[in-house]
Amino acid sequence: MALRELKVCLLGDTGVGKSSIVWRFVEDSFDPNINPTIGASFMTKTVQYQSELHKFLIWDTAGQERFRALAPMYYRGSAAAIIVYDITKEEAFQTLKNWVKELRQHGPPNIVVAIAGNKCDLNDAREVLEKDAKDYADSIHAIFVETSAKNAININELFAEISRRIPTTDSNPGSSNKGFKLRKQPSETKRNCC
Ligand SMILES: Nc1nc2c(ncn2[C@@H]2O[C@H](COP(=O)(O)OP(=O)(O)OP(=O)(O)O)[C@@H](O)[C@H]2O)c(=O)[nH]1
Ligand SMILES: [Mg+2]
Repeated sequence: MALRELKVCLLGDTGVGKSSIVWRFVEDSFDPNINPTIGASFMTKTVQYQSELHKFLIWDTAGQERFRALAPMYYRGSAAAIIVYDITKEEAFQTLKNWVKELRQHGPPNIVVAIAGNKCDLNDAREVLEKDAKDYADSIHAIFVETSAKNAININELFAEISRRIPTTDSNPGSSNKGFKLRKQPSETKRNCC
């Protein structure tokens, strides 16, 4: 069975639950006292997708502002980016939009983008409507799921959806276009040139 390595990075504000999502996916566990990530952390998990094995090489970045400048090292060369916000924090949703802009300008051109509205177990404290987030994700052709790392909701589904969207190896270049086109066309980018 063919093995494919897929580099995936997680981006988003501190405290939204990036590391918790990775822990749930890789270890199937949850730590309410998890520490903020310093720099970034790396984990892998291999799952079967159709007739292939997908080995996710997961870079979990630190959301604290002081680590902000490190992010490009992790999204460069990534097949997919998971941008996480906390459904109980409106400002985390705004940060997500800034990440989308940054990926559009500096990320890999065909990167698959997934948006995860985490902590959906805290529905009573919700500040971001699911419909608003879904509409935004649809407008940029991104994957969208609400997740709970705590209650193991939609975590495996999130990665399965990334597997589904990554262009298959056996398709010809013309048909392998299921990825997310963030970058503007060359004619448009020229206008930004000084
Ligand atoms: N209720 C609830 N709490 C969660 C969930 N996911 C994470 N948390 C909690 O949110 C806090 C922050 O989680 P982290 O996974 O460290 O967040 P992070 O995005 O990795 O933060 P940085 O590493 O600083 O960028 C922790 O107290 C977690 O236990 C969730 O799905 N539901
Ligand atoms: Mg973390």
